[in-house]
Amino acid sequence: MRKIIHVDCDCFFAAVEMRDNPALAQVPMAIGGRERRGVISTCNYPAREFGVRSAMPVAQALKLCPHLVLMPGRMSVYKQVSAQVMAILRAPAEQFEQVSIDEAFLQVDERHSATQLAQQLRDQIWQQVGITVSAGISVNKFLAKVASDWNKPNGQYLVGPNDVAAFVAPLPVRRIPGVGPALEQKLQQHGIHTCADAQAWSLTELVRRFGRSGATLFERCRGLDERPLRSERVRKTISVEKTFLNDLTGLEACLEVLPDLLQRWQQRLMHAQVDARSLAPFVKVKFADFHQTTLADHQQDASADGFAVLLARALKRDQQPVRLLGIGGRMAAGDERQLTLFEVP
Ligand code: TTP
Ligand code: MG
Repeated sequence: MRKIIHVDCDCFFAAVEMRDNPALAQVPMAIGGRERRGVISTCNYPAREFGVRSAMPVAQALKLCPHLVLMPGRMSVYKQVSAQVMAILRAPAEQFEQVSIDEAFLQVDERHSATQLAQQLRDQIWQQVGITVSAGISVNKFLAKVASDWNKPNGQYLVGPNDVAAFVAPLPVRRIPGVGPALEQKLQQHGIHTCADAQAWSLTELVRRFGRSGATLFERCRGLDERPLRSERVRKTISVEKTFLNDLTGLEACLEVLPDLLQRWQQRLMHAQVDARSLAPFVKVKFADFHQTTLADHQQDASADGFAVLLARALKRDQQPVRLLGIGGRMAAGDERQLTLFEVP
Protein backbone atom coordinates (compact mmCIF):
# COMPACT_ATOMS: atom_id res chain seq x y z
CA MET A 1 0.00 0.00 0.00
CA ARG A 2 1.42 3.39 -0.95
CA LYS A 3 1.61 6.37 1.40
CA ILE A 4 0.93 9.63 -0.35
CA ILE A 5 0.83 13.12 1.15
CA HIS A 6 -0.72 16.02 -0.74
CA VAL A 7 0.32 19.45 0.49
CA ASP A 8 -1.44 22.67 -0.51
CA CYS A 9 -0.53 26.12 0.84
CA ASP A 10 -3.37 28.08 2.45
CA CYS A 11 -4.47 31.15 0.46
CA PHE A 12 -0.96 31.15 -0.89
CA PHE A 13 -0.36 34.61 -2.43
CA ALA A 14 -2.36 36.24 0.37
CA ALA A 15 -0.44 34.25 3.00
CA VAL A 16 2.85 35.66 1.71
CA GLU A 17 1.49 39.21 1.89
CA MET A 18 0.19 38.62 5.45
CA ARG A 19 3.55 37.20 6.49
CA ASP A 20 5.29 40.35 5.28
CA ASN A 21 2.66 42.69 6.71
CA PRO A 22 0.81 41.03 9.62
CA ALA A 23 -1.74 43.88 9.85
CA LEU A 24 -3.25 42.46 6.66
CA ALA A 25 -4.24 39.29 8.50
CA GLN A 26 -6.84 41.20 10.49
CA VAL A 27 -8.76 42.57 7.50
CA PRO A 28 -10.34 41.07 4.38
CA MET A 29 -7.61 41.22 1.75
CA ALA A 30 -7.21 40.00 -1.81
CA ILE A 31 -4.59 39.93 -4.54
CA GLY A 32 -5.96 41.68 -7.61
CA GLY A 33 -5.71 44.89 -9.58
CA ARG A 34 -8.21 47.73 -9.56
CA GLU A 35 -7.91 48.07 -13.32
CA ARG A 36 -10.99 47.54 -15.40
CA ARG A 37 -11.90 43.88 -15.74
CA GLY A 38 -9.31 42.81 -13.16
CA VAL A 39 -9.91 39.51 -11.37
CA ILE A 40 -9.06 38.24 -7.90
CA SER A 41 -6.06 35.85 -7.81
CA THR A 42 -6.80 34.78 -4.28
CA CYS A 43 -7.87 36.26 -0.96
CA ASN A 44 -7.38 35.63 2.74
CA TYR A 45 -9.92 33.74 4.85
CA PRO A 46 -11.61 36.87 6.31
CA ALA A 47 -12.37 37.93 2.72
CA ARG A 48 -13.76 34.46 1.96
CA GLU A 49 -16.38 35.00 4.66
CA PHE A 50 -17.82 37.72 2.43
CA GLY A 51 -17.95 35.31 -0.50
CA VAL A 52 -14.86 36.64 -2.28
CA ARG A 53 -13.23 33.92 -4.39
CA SER A 54 -10.36 33.28 -6.83
CA ALA A 55 -11.10 34.27 -10.44
CA MET A 56 -13.96 36.57 -9.37
CA PRO A 57 -14.05 40.00 -11.08
CA VAL A 58 -12.63 42.63 -8.73
CA ALA A 59 -15.75 44.76 -9.21
CA GLN A 60 -17.94 41.94 -7.92
CA ALA A 61 -15.61 41.28 -4.98
CA LEU A 62 -15.84 44.95 -3.98
CA LYS A 63 -19.63 44.75 -4.07
CA LEU A 64 -19.57 41.77 -1.71
CA CYS A 65 -16.94 43.34 0.51
CA PRO A 66 -16.61 47.13 0.01
CA HIS A 67 -13.71 47.50 2.47
CA LEU A 68 -11.70 44.71 0.82
CA VAL A 69 -7.99 45.61 0.78
CA LEU A 70 -6.54 44.96 -2.67
CA MET A 71 -2.85 44.17 -3.16
CA PRO A 72 -1.22 44.20 -6.60
CA GLY A 73 0.68 40.89 -6.19
CA ARG A 74 4.43 40.14 -6.28
CA MET A 75 4.92 37.10 -8.45
CA SER A 76 8.70 36.93 -8.07
CA VAL A 77 8.36 36.76 -4.26
CA TYR A 78 5.68 34.05 -4.51
CA LYS A 79 7.98 32.02 -6.74
CA GLN A 80 10.82 32.29 -4.23
CA VAL A 81 8.57 31.27 -1.34
CA SER A 82 7.24 28.39 -3.43
CA ALA A 83 10.78 27.16 -4.11
CA GLN A 84 11.52 27.22 -0.36
CA VAL A 85 8.39 25.25 0.43
CA MET A 86 9.07 22.72 -2.32
CA ALA A 87 12.65 22.18 -1.13
CA ILE A 88 11.37 21.34 2.36
CA LEU A 89 8.77 18.93 0.97
CA ARG A 90 11.07 17.27 -1.51
CA ALA A 91 13.72 16.31 1.05
CA PRO A 92 11.98 13.37 2.78
CA ALA A 93 10.06 12.15 -0.29
CA GLU A 94 10.87 8.93 -2.10
CA GLN A 95 8.96 10.34 -5.04
CA PHE A 96 7.88 13.91 -5.51
CA GLU A 97 5.55 15.69 -7.91
CA GLN A 98 5.03 19.44 -7.84
CA VAL A 99 1.57 20.12 -9.22
CA SER A 100 1.43 23.91 -9.15
CA ILE A 101 3.08 26.87 -7.48
CA ASP A 102 1.61 25.96 -4.09
CA GLU A 103 0.84 22.25 -4.30
CA ALA A 104 2.77 18.97 -4.37
CA PHE A 105 2.48 15.21 -3.84
CA LEU A 106 5.02 13.23 -1.84
CA GLN A 107 5.26 9.47 -1.79
CA VAL A 108 6.93 8.43 1.43
CA ASP A 109 8.51 5.32 2.87
CA GLU A 110 5.77 2.89 3.91
CA ARG A 111 7.55 2.09 7.15
CA HIS A 112 7.23 5.63 8.47
CA SER A 113 4.22 7.43 9.86
CA ALA A 114 3.00 9.71 7.08
CA THR A 115 0.78 11.50 9.58
CA GLN A 116 3.73 12.43 11.76
CA LEU A 117 5.79 13.41 8.77
CA ALA A 118 3.02 15.67 7.46
CA GLN A 119 2.75 17.38 10.84
CA GLN A 120 6.50 17.81 10.99
CA LEU A 121 6.70 19.29 7.50
CA ARG A 122 3.86 21.72 8.23
CA ASP A 123 5.64 22.87 11.41
CA GLN A 124 8.89 23.25 9.54
CA ILE A 125 7.28 25.33 6.78
CA TRP A 126 5.61 27.56 9.37
CA GLN A 127 8.88 28.09 11.22
CA GLN A 128 11.20 28.50 8.27
CA VAL A 129 8.95 30.11 5.67
CA GLY A 130 6.24 31.74 7.77
CA ILE A 131 3.11 30.47 6.00
CA THR A 132 0.64 27.72 6.83
CA VAL A 133 -0.08 24.71 4.62
CA SER A 134 -2.64 21.91 4.75
CA ALA A 135 -2.03 18.24 4.07
CA GLY A 136 -3.98 15.18 3.04
CA ILE A 137 -2.63 11.70 3.71
CA SER A 138 -3.89 8.59 1.99
CA VAL A 139 -3.14 5.63 -0.25
CA ASN A 140 -3.34 7.43 -3.59
CA LYS A 141 -3.21 10.85 -5.22
CA PHE A 142 -6.96 11.31 -5.57
CA LEU A 143 -7.75 10.63 -1.91
CA ALA A 144 -4.76 12.60 -0.61
CA LYS A 145 -5.79 15.59 -2.70
CA VAL A 146 -9.37 15.58 -1.51
CA ALA A 147 -8.20 15.03 2.08
CA SER A 148 -5.89 18.07 2.04
CA ASP A 149 -9.00 20.23 1.69
CA TRP A 150 -10.76 18.59 4.65
CA ASN A 151 -9.12 20.52 7.48
CA LYS A 152 -8.04 23.57 5.54
CA PRO A 153 -6.61 26.02 6.57
CA ASN A 154 -3.61 24.91 8.65
CA GLY A 155 -4.80 21.35 9.15
CA GLN A 156 -4.39 17.84 7.91
CA TYR A 157 -6.57 14.79 7.40
CA LEU A 158 -5.86 11.09 7.07
CA VAL A 159 -7.88 8.70 4.93
CA GLY A 160 -6.39 5.37 5.97
CA PRO A 161 -6.82 2.13 4.00
CA ASN A 162 -9.77 1.11 6.17
CA ASP A 163 -11.50 4.50 5.91
CA VAL A 164 -11.65 4.64 2.12
CA ALA A 165 -15.12 3.17 1.59
CA ALA A 166 -16.74 5.37 4.24
CA PHE A 167 -14.87 8.44 3.03
CA VAL A 168 -15.87 8.22 -0.63
CA ALA A 169 -19.48 7.05 -0.30
CA PRO A 170 -21.00 10.47 0.61
CA LEU A 171 -18.43 12.43 -1.40
CA PRO A 172 -20.11 14.58 -4.09
CA VAL A 173 -18.81 13.56 -7.53
CA ARG A 174 -17.93 17.22 -8.08
CA ARG A 175 -15.01 16.74 -5.70
CA ILE A 176 -13.37 14.30 -8.10
CA PRO A 177 -10.66 16.14 -10.05
CA GLY A 178 -11.76 16.16 -13.69
CA VAL A 179 -15.46 16.40 -12.89
CA GLY A 180 -16.21 20.00 -13.87
CA PRO A 181 -19.54 21.82 -13.82
CA ALA A 182 -20.62 20.44 -17.21
CA LEU A 183 -20.00 16.78 -16.36
CA GLU A 184 -21.46 17.31 -12.89
CA GLN A 185 -24.69 18.52 -14.43
CA LYS A 186 -24.80 15.58 -16.82
CA LEU A 187 -24.21 13.15 -13.96
CA GLN A 188 -26.94 14.78 -11.91
CA GLN A 189 -29.38 14.34 -14.76
CA HIS A 190 -28.73 10.62 -14.38
CA GLY A 191 -29.23 10.78 -10.63
CA ILE A 192 -25.54 10.60 -9.79
CA HIS A 193 -24.73 13.07 -7.03
CA THR A 194 -22.34 11.20 -4.77
CA CYS A 195 -19.73 8.50 -5.24
CA ALA A 196 -22.16 6.00 -3.71
CA ASP A 197 -24.63 6.86 -6.51
CA ALA A 198 -21.93 6.25 -9.12
CA GLN A 199 -20.95 2.93 -7.55
CA ALA A 200 -24.32 1.53 -8.55
CA TRP A 201 -23.34 1.84 -12.21
CA SER A 202 -21.40 -0.80 -14.15
CA LEU A 203 -18.21 0.16 -15.94
CA THR A 204 -19.83 -0.57 -19.29
CA GLU A 205 -22.76 1.74 -18.57
CA LEU A 206 -20.57 4.56 -17.28
CA VAL A 207 -18.36 4.41 -20.35
CA ARG A 208 -21.34 4.20 -22.69
CA ARG A 209 -22.90 7.34 -21.17
CA PHE A 210 -19.86 9.40 -20.27
CA GLY A 211 -16.97 8.11 -22.41
CA ARG A 212 -13.49 8.15 -20.93
CA SER A 213 -14.60 10.25 -17.96
CA GLY A 214 -16.93 7.38 -17.14
CA ALA A 215 -14.02 4.95 -16.85
CA THR A 216 -12.17 7.31 -14.50
CA LEU A 217 -15.34 7.85 -12.50
CA PHE A 218 -15.73 4.09 -12.08
CA GLU A 219 -12.38 3.97 -10.30
CA ARG A 220 -12.52 7.22 -8.34
CA CYS A 221 -15.98 6.61 -6.93
CA ARG A 222 -14.49 3.50 -5.28
CA GLY A 223 -11.49 5.47 -4.02
CA LEU A 224 -9.17 3.84 -6.57
CA ASP A 225 -6.37 5.70 -8.29
CA GLU A 226 -3.30 3.91 -9.58
CA ARG A 227 -1.62 6.95 -11.12
CA PRO A 228 2.05 7.13 -10.15
CA LEU A 229 3.65 10.38 -9.11
CA ARG A 230 5.07 12.15 -12.12
CA SER A 231 8.57 13.14 -11.12
CA GLU A 232 10.35 16.05 -12.75
CA ARG A 233 9.55 16.56 -16.34
CA VAL A 234 12.33 15.08 -18.41
CA ARG A 235 14.45 17.77 -19.96
CA LYS A 236 14.86 17.05 -23.64
CA THR A 237 16.50 20.18 -24.97
CA ILE A 238 19.12 22.68 -23.93
CA SER A 239 18.96 26.05 -25.63
CA VAL A 240 19.87 29.72 -25.35
CA GLU A 241 18.34 32.70 -27.06
CA LYS A 242 18.68 36.45 -27.35
CA THR A 243 16.22 39.22 -28.12
CA PHE A 244 17.82 42.19 -29.85
CA LEU A 245 17.36 45.83 -28.94
CA ASN A 246 17.18 46.59 -32.66
CA ASP A 247 15.97 43.97 -35.12
CA LEU A 248 18.66 42.34 -37.26
CA THR A 249 18.39 42.46 -41.04
CA GLY A 250 19.86 39.76 -43.28
CA LEU A 251 21.89 36.59 -42.79
CA GLU A 252 25.21 38.42 -42.33
CA ALA A 253 23.97 40.31 -39.29
CA CYS A 254 22.54 37.13 -37.81
CA LEU A 255 25.75 35.18 -38.34
CA GLU A 256 27.63 37.86 -36.44
CA VAL A 257 25.76 37.13 -33.23
CA LEU A 258 26.11 33.36 -33.62
CA PRO A 259 29.53 33.02 -31.89
CA ASP A 260 28.18 34.74 -28.79
CA LEU A 261 25.12 32.47 -28.64
CA LEU A 262 27.28 29.43 -29.27
CA GLN A 263 29.57 30.31 -26.38
CA ARG A 264 26.68 30.69 -23.97
CA TRP A 265 25.19 27.44 -25.21
CA GLN A 266 28.45 25.54 -24.76
CA GLN A 267 28.65 26.82 -21.20
CA ARG A 268 25.21 25.40 -20.56
CA LEU A 269 26.26 22.06 -21.96
CA MET A 270 29.29 22.05 -19.73
CA HIS A 271 27.20 22.69 -16.62
CA ALA A 272 24.80 19.97 -17.67
CA GLN A 273 27.70 17.65 -18.50
CA VAL A 274 26.26 16.93 -21.89
CA ASP A 275 28.28 16.29 -25.02
CA ALA A 276 27.22 18.40 -28.02
CA ARG A 277 27.78 15.36 -30.24
CA SER A 278 24.83 13.61 -28.59
CA LEU A 279 22.45 16.42 -29.59
CA ALA A 280 20.53 17.23 -32.75
CA PRO A 281 20.81 20.98 -33.39
CA PHE A 282 17.92 23.39 -33.91
CA VAL A 283 17.55 27.13 -34.39
CA LYS A 284 14.67 29.36 -33.44
CA VAL A 285 13.92 32.66 -35.15
CA LYS A 286 11.33 35.21 -34.13
CA PHE A 287 10.62 37.82 -36.79
CA ALA A 288 9.70 41.49 -36.39
CA ASP A 289 5.97 40.68 -36.43
CA PHE A 290 6.53 38.01 -33.70
CA HIS A 291 5.99 35.18 -36.17
CA GLN A 292 8.28 32.41 -34.98
CA THR A 293 9.90 29.45 -36.69
CA THR A 294 12.02 26.54 -35.47
CA LEU A 295 14.19 24.46 -37.74
CA ALA A 296 15.89 21.22 -36.72
CA ASP A 297 18.04 18.85 -38.72
CA HIS A 298 19.49 15.63 -37.37
CA GLN A 299 21.94 15.49 -40.29
CA GLN A 300 23.77 18.59 -39.07
CA ASP A 301 26.30 18.78 -36.24
CA ALA A 302 25.56 20.94 -33.22
CA SER A 303 28.56 23.07 -34.15
CA ALA A 304 29.19 26.62 -35.45
CA ASP A 305 28.94 25.35 -39.04
CA GLY A 306 25.85 23.27 -38.39
CA PHE A 307 23.99 26.15 -36.76
CA ALA A 308 25.01 28.53 -39.59
CA VAL A 309 23.48 26.17 -42.16
CA LEU A 310 20.25 25.88 -40.18
CA LEU A 311 20.08 29.62 -39.68
CA ALA A 312 20.45 30.33 -43.39
CA ARG A 313 17.59 27.94 -44.13
CA ALA A 314 15.36 29.32 -41.39
CA LEU A 315 15.81 32.90 -42.59
CA LYS A 316 14.62 31.93 -46.07
CA ARG A 317 11.22 31.24 -44.54
CA ASP A 318 10.48 34.93 -44.02
CA GLN A 319 11.89 38.17 -45.38
CA GLN A 320 11.32 40.24 -42.26
CA PRO A 321 13.93 41.56 -39.84
CA VAL A 322 14.74 39.32 -36.89
CA ARG A 323 13.95 40.22 -33.29
CA LEU A 324 15.11 37.03 -31.56
CA LEU A 325 17.55 34.24 -32.32
CA GLY A 326 17.96 31.00 -30.42
CA ILE A 327 20.06 27.87 -30.81
CA GLY A 328 19.72 24.57 -29.06
CA GLY A 329 20.17 20.82 -29.10
CA ARG A 330 17.69 18.04 -28.64
CA MET A 331 18.46 14.71 -27.01
CA ALA A 332 18.03 11.60 -29.06
CA ALA A 333 15.10 9.55 -27.73
CA GLY A 334 16.16 7.19 -24.98
CA ASP A 335 19.14 9.34 -24.06
CA GLU A 336 17.08 11.68 -21.94
CA ARG A 337 18.04 10.53 -18.49
CA GLN A 338 21.41 12.12 -18.81
CA LEU A 339 19.83 15.57 -19.03
CA THR A 340 17.54 14.90 -16.11
CA LEU A 341 20.40 13.89 -13.88
CA PHE A 342 22.39 16.98 -14.64
CA GLU A 343 19.66 19.60 -14.75
CA VAL A 344 20.93 23.09 -15.60
CA PRO A 345 20.04 25.64 -12.90
P1 TTP B 1 -5.04 27.62 -4.78
O1 TTP B 1 -4.26 26.62 -4.01
O2 TTP B 1 -6.14 27.14 -5.64
O3 TTP B 1 -5.69 28.67 -3.78
P2 TTP B 1 -5.10 29.33 -2.48
O4 TTP B 1 -3.80 28.71 -2.09
O5 TTP B 1 -5.06 30.81 -2.67
O6 TTP B 1 -6.22 29.03 -1.41
P3 TTP B 1 -6.52 27.64 -0.65
O7 TTP B 1 -6.26 27.94 0.81
O8 TTP B 1 -7.96 27.36 -0.91
O9 TTP B 1 -5.60 26.61 -1.21
O10 TTP B 1 -4.08 28.47 -5.68
C1 TTP B 1 -2.74 28.81 -5.31
C2 TTP B 1 -2.39 30.21 -5.80
O11 TTP B 1 -2.55 30.32 -7.20
C3 TTP B 1 -3.26 31.30 -5.21
O12 TTP B 1 -2.78 31.76 -3.95
C4 TTP B 1 -3.22 32.36 -6.26
C5 TTP B 1 -3.05 31.61 -7.56
N1 TTP B 1 -4.35 31.53 -8.26
C6 TTP B 1 -4.68 32.53 -9.16
O13 TTP B 1 -3.89 33.46 -9.40
N2 TTP B 1 -5.90 32.46 -9.80
C7 TTP B 1 -6.81 31.47 -9.57
O14 TTP B 1 -7.92 31.46 -10.14
C8 TTP B 1 -6.45 30.44 -8.62
C9 TTP B 1 -7.43 29.33 -8.31
C10 TTP B 1 -5.23 30.51 -7.99
MG1 MG C 1 -3.55 26.65 -2.05
